Amino acid sequence: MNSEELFEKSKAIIPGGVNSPVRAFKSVGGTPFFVRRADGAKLYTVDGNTYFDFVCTWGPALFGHNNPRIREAVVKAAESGTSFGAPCQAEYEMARLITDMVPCAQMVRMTNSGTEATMSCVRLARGFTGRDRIVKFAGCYHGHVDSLLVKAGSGALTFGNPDSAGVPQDLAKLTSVLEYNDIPALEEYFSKFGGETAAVIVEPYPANAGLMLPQNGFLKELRRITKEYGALLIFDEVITGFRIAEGGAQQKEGVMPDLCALGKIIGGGLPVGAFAGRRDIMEFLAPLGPVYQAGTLSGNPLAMAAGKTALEMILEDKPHARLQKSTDLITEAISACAKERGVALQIPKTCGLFGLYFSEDRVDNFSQAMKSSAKNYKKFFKGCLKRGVYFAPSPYESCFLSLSHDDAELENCAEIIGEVFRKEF
Ligand code: KE4
Repeated sequence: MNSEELFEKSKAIIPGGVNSPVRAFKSVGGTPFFVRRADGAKLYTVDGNTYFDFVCTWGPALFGHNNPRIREAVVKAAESGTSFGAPCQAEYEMARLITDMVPCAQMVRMTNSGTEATMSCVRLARGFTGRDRIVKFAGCYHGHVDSLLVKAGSGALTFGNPDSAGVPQDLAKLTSVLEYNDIPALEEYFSKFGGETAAVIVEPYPANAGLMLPQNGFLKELRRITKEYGALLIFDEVITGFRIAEGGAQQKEGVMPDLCALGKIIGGGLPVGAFAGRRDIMEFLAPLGPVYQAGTLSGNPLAMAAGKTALEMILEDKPHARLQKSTDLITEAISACAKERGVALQIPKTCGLFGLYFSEDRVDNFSQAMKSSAKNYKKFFKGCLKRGVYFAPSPYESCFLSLSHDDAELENCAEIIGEVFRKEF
């Protein structure tokens, strides 16, 4: 069957035809392609098309798709069985790697998704502090956790409103939603509610509304003010962890959170999440402490084999300088193409990750991100897709690179993108 047929049939028995909403192409229109195979920097579809991939399965494919070492590790692990429901050595080895590589990680607990990781961080922070309020930032996405599917209420500083049906108002109101990079708003919030606040959770570099970067020491201010009021600081590093630096944003920025959520790269493409942090906090977790958290497949041997291999390759190859170089190459090329055509485009970037805002102005927060042109993004997306280059099927995601994106292919991409700006804008 081709993608059209598969999509039609899937829609009859899978809501929207997809197992995760962004895959349905609703924000960009058209029918999503169905992938037959992925390899290196490319996706091969059931329709016989090939796409150069800037989504990288939303981050896990740091070493490219179908990396041979990761694949072999999974195949070898599978020969011993796929799940034990009892501890295995691979879980210890994974915990060793994470606690060695992640600055705040004195202890770590594995989960099966980033959502579980952030959900567990929030429950743990509430249990440890005995407080109920939390703070998040507009534009940050932390998975589909009830307490985090919240948007700013009318009184932003006070009560959040549900950002999804099914989230009770009584729960949402415990979450305040502030503007990223807005230190005065943070200070005002804490002056009123600091004593009732369990934690602040933040994507240190928000990558779910394009890519926003901290300004004016915002992360250091977050650390200072949370410490002052006895609230915990949670870094959601599900995307930034192991990608923007070996030790993630907390290493790159020199800001130590109390807890962090991890995912994506640590699963090597298999379903994994993790949360880690200060020993005194993590020891509040069952079976030691009163905060319950569990998972049938947490620490699954196949996922541990894949994730361990990815982390071992990071330690062996030290790939971040090369990844940064690739990021610089493609972002400078895209910027030059847009400039030549007179198209307003901001391209915030960090190692292995960049944003595309079709806007005249810099984007440092969600309100500014929302002003960028979704129409121009769609035009860019469609123009690239029909020429074999795949960017995120939504104007409010970020673009990912892998170590399989070699210079020659990136230069070829740049040529194609130049043609997109010439022909479609
Ligand atoms: P998962 O539950 O999808 O494994 O992780 C949730 C999550 C948590 N924190 C951050 C910073 C995240 O970006 C995510 C999930 N990222 C999206 C992409 N923007 C996953 C793609 C999807 O939802 O299909």
